[in-house]
Amino acid sequence: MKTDTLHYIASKFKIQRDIESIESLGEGFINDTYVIKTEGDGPDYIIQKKNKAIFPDVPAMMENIRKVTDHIRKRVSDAGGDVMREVMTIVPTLDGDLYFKDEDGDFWAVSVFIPDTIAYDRADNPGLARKGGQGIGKFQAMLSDFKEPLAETIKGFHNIRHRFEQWDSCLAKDAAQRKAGLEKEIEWIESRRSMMLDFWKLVEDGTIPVSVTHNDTKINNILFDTNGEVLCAIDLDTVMRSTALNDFGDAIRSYTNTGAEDDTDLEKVEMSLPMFEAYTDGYLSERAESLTQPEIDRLAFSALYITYEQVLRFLMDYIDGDTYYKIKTPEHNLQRTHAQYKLLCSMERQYEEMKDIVSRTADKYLVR
Ligand code: GN1
Ligand code: MG
Repeated sequence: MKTDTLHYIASKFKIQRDIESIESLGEGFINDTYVIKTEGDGPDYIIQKKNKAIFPDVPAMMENIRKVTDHIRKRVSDAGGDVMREVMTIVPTLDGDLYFKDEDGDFWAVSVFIPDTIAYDRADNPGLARKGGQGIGKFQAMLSDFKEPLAETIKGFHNIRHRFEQWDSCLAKDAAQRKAGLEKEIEWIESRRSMMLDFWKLVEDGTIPVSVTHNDTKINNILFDTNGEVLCAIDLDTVMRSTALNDFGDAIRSYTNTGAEDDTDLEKVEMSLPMFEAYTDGYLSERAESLTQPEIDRLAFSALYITYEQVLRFLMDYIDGDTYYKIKTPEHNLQRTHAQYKLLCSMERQYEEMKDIVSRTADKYLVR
């Protein structure tokens, strides 16, 4: 993206002070993100081009984010917290809109950059995992009394029934002619299909309740301060109503992985039980009292569910010809598929221990 264009777009927003520089930031797989540095000691900003191929209704998504951040801001302020650090602040355009639509039909949004923070790509100690679990627990707790309607920003995001519809049509189309040679990987998906649907049926029939959830709780979507405390959740594009279990499961997928999400060295990829225990402890210290027994009973399974879903999504994107996730190499989505599958197998092997940890930890925090 040309610097001039970025400056032109930034000039449409209510940014205090002159812009010093705009530089690309981070590793997001979906949107394009930049930091706007400003002159003097005013705030810096984050500017993002939202991926319109993935989010069909960016205005509705921005309205979701506004409602949710307004709600959290009130809760942070009531608790005497720092509203400039413990919640994202959206910066409107000069016309007061939550986004700017450019000549190409792309949508841009700006938020205040929160300084002195760390976004980790992996958890290297259980203390960090525990804090992360507490952080998402608090996020869910702050939104537990949120009653306003929220748009579904991506249809059926963690709904495996919907994902199987996409999967079946992906296989039928075989758009990039890659299906041949992927028999083994396809079988990984098919052999677990009914088990995953059984879980989702419990959400569909109301056994597992829905609430406002983040839906993309991988570790680098949580900002920590320099003392190692969780400040806030970022990347709120997928905040919607779903099962709270998904936030737990997706976090476990990243906090407990001893390797990288796309590791080429599969030996490095395992689910770390100490990290699982620490994250579970942090999460349940905030949420044990609010979860129902059917939720507690499926907490461990949610990690398998979301990791499986991620295997499916990476493999599906590979078969589709890499239309969804940004890739760094031609085989990147297949590499991600293999690494996430290794993680899934590691979870499956340790599933009984995971369930024991959840039940022990829930007992510790439940006053019965
Ligand atoms: C995407 O945008 P980012 O990088 O935080 C994706 C998640 C996946 C994740 C895999 C909207 O998250 O669902 O779990 O990549 N977000 C969307 O790393 O699809
Ligand atoms: Mg992100």
